[in-house]
Amino acid sequence: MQNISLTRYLIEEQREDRIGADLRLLIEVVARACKTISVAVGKGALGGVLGEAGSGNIQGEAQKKLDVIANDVLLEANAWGGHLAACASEEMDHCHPIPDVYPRGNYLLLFDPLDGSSNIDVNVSVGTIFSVLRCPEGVTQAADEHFLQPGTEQVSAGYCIYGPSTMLVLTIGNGTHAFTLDREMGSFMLTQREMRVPAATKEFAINMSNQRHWEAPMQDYVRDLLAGETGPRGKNFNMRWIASMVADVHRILTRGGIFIYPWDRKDPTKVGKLRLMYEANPMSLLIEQAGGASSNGRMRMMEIVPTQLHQRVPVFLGSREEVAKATEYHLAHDAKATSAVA
Ligand code: AHM
Ligand code: MG
Repeated sequence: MQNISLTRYLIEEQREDRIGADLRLLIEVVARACKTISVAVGKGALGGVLGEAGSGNIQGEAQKKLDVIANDVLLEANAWGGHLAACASEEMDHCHPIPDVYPRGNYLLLFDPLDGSSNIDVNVSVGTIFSVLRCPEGVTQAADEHFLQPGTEQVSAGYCIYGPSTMLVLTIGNGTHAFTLDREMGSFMLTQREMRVPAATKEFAINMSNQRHWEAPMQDYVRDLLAGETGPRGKNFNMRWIASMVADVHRILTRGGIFIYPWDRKDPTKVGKLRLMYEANPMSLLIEQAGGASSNGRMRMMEIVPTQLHQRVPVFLGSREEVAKATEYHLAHDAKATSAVA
């Protein structure tokens, strides 16, 4: 493959009129912030960055030092470029408008600064997830409500995985492409154009320890996967669970599979564990752009109209035939329940 840096890729997309200069700058700034986070993550214990921050976020989760560092890096990097109206993050209760001292732009940026952070202290891959929306016309002071747009409105989405190599996986709505960080040169280089998720799979990713808390259609679906080639699905399935969504999704983008974090009864006040706006939606856009599918078990993820910035959602994404199958189990169950009531 020719030597194509992220900068060159974005400039060529701009020449083809697929992105404007502001969105190009925004993506370059996010990529630069990810390089800084990659350095901090890579230093590990040597950088004194492991362990708890001693604070919590709005979801009631304890923050790691690196959650807070990654959030600060992304905020600082994006404050002054003039391309954003506001940022929102898993680690902040409300959105963060661009300070008055800087010019404001037309985009809204959402991020999970360090997803899978429970894995940091055990040296397993973690990542940054981001989603870009347009600030609605005429809005001069962006607030939480302006972020509440369905995933179909995203103009770009991506993640950066901090693993054995650091990779940025990006879409601007024209396919999903992977860039690997050349650590010596400090540049992200295009290493995979047009990632494709195979339509069918024999691999699923789920935290099985929650099995007893799942609803009936989930129990049925996984029971049939586990039944293997003599069961109703007629094939053997393998299972993988890294507990870092970025790493699990990266595997699925590379070789297929289905990633599932379903609703469960552990905490009935929560409709899922993962967050719609800065986890499920950006991953859904990346997966759909690579030929996969994404649903909440009942409907296409990116058509959900959000009502809260930190809204949670059940997630089923990956190989399109498998997502359709899992959705079928849920819809069949709902149809049966409705006809029993009628
Ligand atoms: P986080 O954003 O607080 O790190 O939580 C999200 C993570 C995902 O990366 C991962 O898929 C999931 O939580 C793992 O959950 P569990 O520990 O319940 O298996
Ligand atoms: Mg997360």
